[in-house]
Amino acid sequence: MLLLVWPGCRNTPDNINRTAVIVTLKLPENLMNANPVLLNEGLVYSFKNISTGQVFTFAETKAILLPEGLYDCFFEGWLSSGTSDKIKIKAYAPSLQILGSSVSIELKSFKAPAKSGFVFEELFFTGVLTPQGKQYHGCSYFKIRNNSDKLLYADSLVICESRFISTQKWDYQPDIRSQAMPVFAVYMIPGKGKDVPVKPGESLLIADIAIDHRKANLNAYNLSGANFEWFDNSSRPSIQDTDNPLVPNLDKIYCYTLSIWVPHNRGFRSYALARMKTDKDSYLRDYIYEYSYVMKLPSGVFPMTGKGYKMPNAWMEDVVNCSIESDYVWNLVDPSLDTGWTYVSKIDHDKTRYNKSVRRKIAYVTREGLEILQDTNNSSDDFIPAAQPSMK
Ligand SMILES: [Ca+2]
Ligand SMILES: [Ca+2]
Repeated sequence: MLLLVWPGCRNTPDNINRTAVIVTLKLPENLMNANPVLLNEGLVYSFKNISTGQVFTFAETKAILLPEGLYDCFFEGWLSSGTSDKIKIKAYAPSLQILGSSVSIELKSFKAPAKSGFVFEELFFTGVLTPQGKQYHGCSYFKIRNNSDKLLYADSLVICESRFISTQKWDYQPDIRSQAMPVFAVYMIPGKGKDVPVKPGESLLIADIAIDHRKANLNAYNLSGANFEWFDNSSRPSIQDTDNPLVPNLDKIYCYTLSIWVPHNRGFRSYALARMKTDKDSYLRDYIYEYSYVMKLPSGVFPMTGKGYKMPNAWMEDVVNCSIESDYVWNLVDPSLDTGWTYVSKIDHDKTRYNKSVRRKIAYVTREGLEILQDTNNSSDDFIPAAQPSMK
């Protein structure tokens, strides 16, 4: 019978002071326009006592009573939004002081990540200008992060650039987006499986040219500490790449150009991080994408064909659509990979786009200081557009 009066009674028979916890759950702001409703089933409010390790779990917020102490709180639940499937949400609030007769806490929930693994943490594709105002190439970079809580290996991860651009759409046939992404550049992290360990929360910096660019251009960055660079053996004498022998090169699987790969600096292309599941020769033989479309222009109607490669959706770790507001037409990948898009420029040929990147938001920081990045497969929400580059 004593159990029934605990919520109003701190001094319990075991002489442990208990605290009533009043929980306010905030639903994700970016889902509010879908009028979400929190479902009663599947709710888990879990409180882990930091000093004892003891975990207390509740299925509702009524009558949460905990022994006084310092706690980490984890929450999981589901939303119905009427229009789509159930949406899983989570919240995490570390180091809560649960002391006194009652404590109010607020849990800010977020849409649960689709999965946890490697993600793009930052994409820097706009480049920089020289002090004379000329475009300077070679300091593009990607940062990829182990966004899980386990040691992961980056061997065989590929960075891909989309075949198509988000600012122009023809009726490409066959439309393979439900199975694969048409790609134009595929570069792979070398390794036999366990050569490139990445700890939880750590990142790899992958640069076009891994040198200290500040020596040539004060506006550029020091990328000499990159983990990898992509090197192209250019067939055009006037356009040559630079190979820093101290920084390992990505394995070049395929690129549309015989000169050098420069990520689209106006921001029209999308990028994928995928795990290559076959060897290079088999990929180049078995993953060709041939397509046709009809260009309808004021000057006439032109049947066209093209050829490139495709990256299966099943191999994808993370995809980031990029575009610009003034010219956006379509998303280049299946919505299961990315329902949104991020940007640096709002208009085409934006002269202010240089020296800016797109960076993934931090969803939360664990008590141990581990940053968990936001990954809801919606780059419109997950990224900070036109951000200050981390390497600046
Ligand atoms: Ca390069
Ligand atoms: Ca090198």
